[in-house]
Amino acid sequence: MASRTRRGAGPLPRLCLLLLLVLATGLPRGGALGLKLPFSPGDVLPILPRQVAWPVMNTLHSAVDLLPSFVAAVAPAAPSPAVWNGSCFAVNEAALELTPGDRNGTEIGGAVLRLKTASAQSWTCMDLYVFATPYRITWDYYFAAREHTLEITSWEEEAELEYVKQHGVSVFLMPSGMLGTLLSLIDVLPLFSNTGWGQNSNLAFLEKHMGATFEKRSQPWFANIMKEDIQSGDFLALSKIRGRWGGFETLEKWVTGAFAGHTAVCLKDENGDVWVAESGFENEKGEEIIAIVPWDEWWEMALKDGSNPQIALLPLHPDIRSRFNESAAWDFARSMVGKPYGYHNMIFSWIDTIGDNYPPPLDANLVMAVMSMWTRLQPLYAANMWNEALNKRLGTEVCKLVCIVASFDG
Ligand SMILES: *[C@@H]1O[C@H](CO)[C@@H](O)[C@H](O)[C@H]1NC(C)=O
Ligand SMILES: *[C@@H]1O[C@H](CO)[C@@H](O)[C@H](O)[C@H]1NC(C)=O
Ligand SMILES: CC(=O)N[C@H]1CO[C@H](CO)[C@@H](O)[C@@H]1O
Repeated sequence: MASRTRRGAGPLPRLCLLLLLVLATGLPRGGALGLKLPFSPGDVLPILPRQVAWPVMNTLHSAVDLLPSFVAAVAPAAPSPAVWNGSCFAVNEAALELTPGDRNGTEIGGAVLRLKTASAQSWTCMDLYVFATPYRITWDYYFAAREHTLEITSWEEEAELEYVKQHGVSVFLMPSGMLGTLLSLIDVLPLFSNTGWGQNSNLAFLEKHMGATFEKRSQPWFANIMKEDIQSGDFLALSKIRGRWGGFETLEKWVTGAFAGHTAVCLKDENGDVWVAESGFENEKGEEIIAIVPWDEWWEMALKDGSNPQIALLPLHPDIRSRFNESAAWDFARSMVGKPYGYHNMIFSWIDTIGDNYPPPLDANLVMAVMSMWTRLQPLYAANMWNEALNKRLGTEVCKLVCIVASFDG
């Protein structure tokens, strides 16, 4: 990502602005004194220290306003530029042009996004944008009414180019005080990228925030597990480190303190065949359900899994095994088959207190920001994870993220 050293306000102007801001927020809205301020207090939020900016922003906005809003999908073949109204610049348009890119000998190429901003609401305001595909996330902010360019030197892979041709690059307008949040996002968003970069980000994140260590296995990258050695009750701990589940599991591990993101249990039947009982099996309809799958089928899927899962087979301790009631385990597993995955419980194993759910720099606003962007990029999965869960708690039915946040707000 490009370095962000431009446009920095020095300590002195910052202090003056702070003073003005204190004055401004102390005055009745609309100016009972007939005083018209040259700028809105919201304008200076991005340059304030976050501890100051947040409380001020929370008084200026409702929780819904704090979510990034999806304003446009900019696709290369669009007949006309995408247009929208920003919070600072009333008139914006953007177009995407594919470029040959900088990778010799490949067809992948890159793109240039041209964005025009015009009709600023005030002299000092700015608009903050996040540009995203499922493979990348980048951001920029604009003070001046003119044409800006955002260069994507090369798509990560063919699939990203295909995605962009079909769906375009998603543009999110961030609330102006979100600069601090954006800076934290830089740590978190790459986790969701389905690329080598995303994978490395996940590993680095777990190393940095959880003290995890990773040692590269020598080839082959999987062990030869003898089915005969597996017993009922043996435990499978999975850790996905890439793609749509990788990023989510990383955050989940971090906030719960566990080093696995998914688990399953082995069961052996009377014929000596091994089965895996797990939640999150995807059926033909694409629903994630609880299932009991033959070991061979499960293992084959694990080997093909694009999220590069790390899988540990943990046999039961002999003391526990002697007390493990195999027929009771089978009864329970059979009674659960076909039931939905249980997203509604999953999210609340994470968000289980009013505050203090997230270690810094993650906070509720950041999670909301990620989720609302994820909702846009991965609608199906986000719908399950987030909307179902919150709807269940709120006792509402068909309600998307924004209306859920509105319920919190009220
Ligand atoms: C592409 O080719 C040019 C010259 O043909 C070379 O200077 C450049 O380093 C190459 N770039 C890559 C990424 O290989
Ligand atoms: C094991 O569970 C079954 C119920 O599935 C029960 O009938 C049986 O008594 C249990 N056995 C032991 C040793 O607890
Ligand atoms: C889509 C939309 O709301 N466009 C409006 C943006 O703002 C300009 C100027 O205020 C209006 O003319 C557009 O109609």
